[in-house]
Amino acid sequence: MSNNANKTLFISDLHLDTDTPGILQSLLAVLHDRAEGADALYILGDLFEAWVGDDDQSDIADAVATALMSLSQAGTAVYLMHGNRDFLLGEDFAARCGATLLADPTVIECYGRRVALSHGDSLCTRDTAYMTFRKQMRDPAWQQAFLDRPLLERHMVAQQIRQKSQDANSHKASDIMDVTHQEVIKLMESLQVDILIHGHTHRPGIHTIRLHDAINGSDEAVRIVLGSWDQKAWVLEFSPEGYALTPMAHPQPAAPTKPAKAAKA
Ligand code: LP5
Ligand code: MN
Repeated sequence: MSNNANKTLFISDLHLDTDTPGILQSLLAVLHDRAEGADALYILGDLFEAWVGDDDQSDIADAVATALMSLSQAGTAVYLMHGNRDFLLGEDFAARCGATLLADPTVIECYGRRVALSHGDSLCTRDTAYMTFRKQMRDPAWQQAFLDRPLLERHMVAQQIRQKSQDANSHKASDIMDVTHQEVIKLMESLQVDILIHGHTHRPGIHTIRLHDAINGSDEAVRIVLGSWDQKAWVLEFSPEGYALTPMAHPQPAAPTKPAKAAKA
């Protein structure tokens, strides 16, 4: 039996793209070394840098689907949740991965503990410009109109939105791009959980928080934030004994280093 038995893994925010082959290699290494034989793998959003529709059959999407399908066929349950970059990822792609698409939030039972899962962007309520933008992006009619556009046009629009988002973020205070504490408490109390796992903020860590009302006799709760994979591969491993959030070095650089510019003659 694999030494990954009795483990459940959580990852998010890989932001896979054609120009980050090192991150794909890192994912394949994690799947092989840590996920094979595990009970389940949860990918909590932003697996891809931008997803413009399941009909976009890129090499990177193929490689991910093939690897996840083989993990799932070997007996590890694979789950996908939408992020703010890949909320258009649909049932077709999930089926190609042998994965189940989860709603945000979802409550699971993990070795006897009730755990809430979310991408995390919906908790950043002080970022009012993003909240307005998010509402529009999640409108089914708006999404269908976008999916009806030619693939090339969708890629161009996604690139424009990414650019505008980067520009907007460079002017935002860092703290408004973090989760709102009161929203976290509200969500955890409404779902009656004392553990929340989310990504999105790229601020990996484990935070102890106090709920207003006790759950199972205790007001202590834990918020676990997964990390983005731009520098390291962050994996949260859960087992009956407890949990650990660890960063691992990528086996090769995330993106190939650009050749140095030739000196002027
Ligand atoms: O992603 P990140 O971490 O950089 O920033 C997010 C928020 N930004 C986003 C946008 C994504 O980066 C890009 C999504 C591409 C999806 C591809 C498919 C698109 C299809 C759409 C059709 C239905 O989520 C950012 C948050 C930040 O997290 C922290 O939480 O602040 O939010 C913004 O930047 C929103 C801006 O504040 C306001 C909106 C600017 C964009 C306007 C777009 C106009 C459309 C132009 C199209 C021609
Ligand atoms: Mn995100």
